[in-house]
Amino acid sequence: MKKICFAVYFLIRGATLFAEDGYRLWLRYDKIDNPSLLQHYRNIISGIQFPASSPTLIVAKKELVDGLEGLLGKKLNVAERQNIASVRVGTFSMPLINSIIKNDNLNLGNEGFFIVTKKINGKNNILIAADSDMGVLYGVFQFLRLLQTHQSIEKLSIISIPKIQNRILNHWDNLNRIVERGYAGASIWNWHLLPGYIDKRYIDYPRANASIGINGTVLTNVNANALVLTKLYLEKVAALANVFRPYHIKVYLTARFSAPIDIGGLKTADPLNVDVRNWWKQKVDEIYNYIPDFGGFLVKANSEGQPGPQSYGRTHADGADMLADALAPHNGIVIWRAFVYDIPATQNTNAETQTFAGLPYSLNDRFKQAYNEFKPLDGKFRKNVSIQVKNGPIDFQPREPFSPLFGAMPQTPLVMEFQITQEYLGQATNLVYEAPLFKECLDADTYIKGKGSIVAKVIDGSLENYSVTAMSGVANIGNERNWTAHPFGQANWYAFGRLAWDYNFSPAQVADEWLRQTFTNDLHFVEAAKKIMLMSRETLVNYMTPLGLHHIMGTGHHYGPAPWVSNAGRADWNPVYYHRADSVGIGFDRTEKGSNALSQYSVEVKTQWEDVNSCDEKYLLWFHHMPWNYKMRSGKTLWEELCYKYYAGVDSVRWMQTTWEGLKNYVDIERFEQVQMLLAIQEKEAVWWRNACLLYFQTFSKMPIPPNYEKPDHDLEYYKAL
Ligand code: GCV
Repeated sequence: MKKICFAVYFLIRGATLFAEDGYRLWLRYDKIDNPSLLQHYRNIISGIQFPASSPTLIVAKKELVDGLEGLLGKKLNVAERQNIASVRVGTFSMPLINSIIKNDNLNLGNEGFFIVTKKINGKNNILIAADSDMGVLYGVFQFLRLLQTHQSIEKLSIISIPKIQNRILNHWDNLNRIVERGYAGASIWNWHLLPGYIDKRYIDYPRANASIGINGTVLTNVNANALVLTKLYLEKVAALANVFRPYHIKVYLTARFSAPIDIGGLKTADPLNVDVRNWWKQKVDEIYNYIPDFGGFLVKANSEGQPGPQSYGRTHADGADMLADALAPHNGIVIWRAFVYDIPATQNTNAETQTFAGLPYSLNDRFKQAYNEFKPLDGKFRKNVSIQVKNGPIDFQPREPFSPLFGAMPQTPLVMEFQITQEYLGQATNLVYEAPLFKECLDADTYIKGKGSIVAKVIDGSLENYSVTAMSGVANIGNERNWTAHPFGQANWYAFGRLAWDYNFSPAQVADEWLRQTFTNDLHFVEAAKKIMLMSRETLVNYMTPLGLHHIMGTGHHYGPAPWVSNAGRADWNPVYYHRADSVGIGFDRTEKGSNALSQYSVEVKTQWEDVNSCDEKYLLWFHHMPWNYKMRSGKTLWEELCYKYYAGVDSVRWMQTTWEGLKNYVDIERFEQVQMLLAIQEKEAVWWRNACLLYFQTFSKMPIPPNYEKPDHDLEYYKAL
């Protein structure tokens, strides 16, 4: 009996020891479990010299000491000045930095840092230094990452400078704590308890962000509520800004264009009206009284029902410039979104001249609208206005070609907007690592200034000399204990930050370091889990929208397949608008014979994608309506290839499941089981997608699903009814 009790005791104890709820993200700092490496690190790190007076240096020092003591499993000598220190941290002047790293041309800017091994008094020391406090903070996180990922720290020579100035999370969080397109619980901003109650998350949130280089956050939804601009809420916003400040995270808010009416008692929000302009000026002054380093406004205007300047016959530039004028004296910026697809009356004249599946076959292809509206405004914006463009022309699909706006506005800084939250990527039940998606867009060649004019170089300002540069990611964070609901959702937050810092990192490299910090450095685990991550996006594309299909998910909620939907309020909310399947074939003709959206790209890109022989097959149905029996490069017909892709997608999810099963002994039980259960759901959803889409498209192709493939277990009516 006693023996059994002991066994049960140890079982429970073991389970608790290994349980890990994911709250600590990638900042776990557990003692290094490789004894020789631990000893090696302990030999090198004998003490820390870190004079810290500013709030940023104080938090950096705490992070370094907590991190190193956790990783090394021992107390360290920490002092402002001491001889035994082997890790020396601080801000140095640029000339001193140049002399240390022997490079006079280097400019670390206000966020860059270096980590070098240097002989001082005949002994090797590690210097973590920068020209600014925030540079030191970033350097500290990088140094900790080296240890967390078991890298050598013997001869260090690292210089790191961010490529993009403003690296910003966009929260689509409403004041009632519902997160639009959020799948990880409620908003982490507890407005009710603010400003008095500072949740521990408000500290761990900027810590996590700073560790990956994020330096700004838009707290509120772009579908905005003007209330956040009232005194009551500004006090709450200020409380958050105060906690974020040491971590170098600036706060931004969304500005509802009708705020002067909603909360200001004015009769109009016309951007050229003097009272309106004065109202915004005063409002902005008031905001800076509360938050002296306020970042600025993010604005969604005249899109999906949001008010905007066009409601008063004014342009986007009129609206943005009015806000920019109010913000300029405080060095604030306006980030104005290009995600617009309300058709202004002036563009409507040619619409609805044809019908498709009983719906208007609009010549105003939604693909073209952002470009049509913003390109003519290039050069009309104030210096402190940037235009935020979604990575693709439609809306965060599993795969999109890059937006033709990138490269088309040389006189206006363009901000990249990625969506980290998985609105169209299976939401929080699907394991999808997004770095390959981000990279595909950043690496795409616009040819705007010849070969090599990649999107990343538009965004970082190097092609057009933008004075302000930024990258935004729509957050996937909520108040679920592990922040992102799916344990692997954390990887997408992480990858966004790392790629915004430096888009040259590879998805594999980022996955590798995330896995090591978040789970274990065990190579067997890291290699297998990395394979899962790296194939996951292509897998999802295969079972959802292969070969360039897009926007065929359930209308409204965007969950699950619904390619048959044809009755949504606007033509371009219907999946049938996008896939255009008929008895001849499938796909959206965007060549000159169709909507001619391809004309918005540079001639090199247009030529490549316009010709079916040179168009990458992954974009085929984005740009072409192709016959069902068209011969693909594989030798299969289009229909067969479609079947092949859908089935391959499901097979890959099954492979992911089996691979994960094999990792059981390397992962704590809690997260192992979470992922295991979620993969089982993902498998069911992949089958659902495959069967529903193929059965539906088969009603047009009239071709059989190849006999060697497993048969759909239900008929089309069943899937339509789900
Ligand atoms: C915040 C898509 C989403 C909306 C989102 C919109 C946008 O349409 O479905 O929820 O609104 O994009 O980016 O503004």
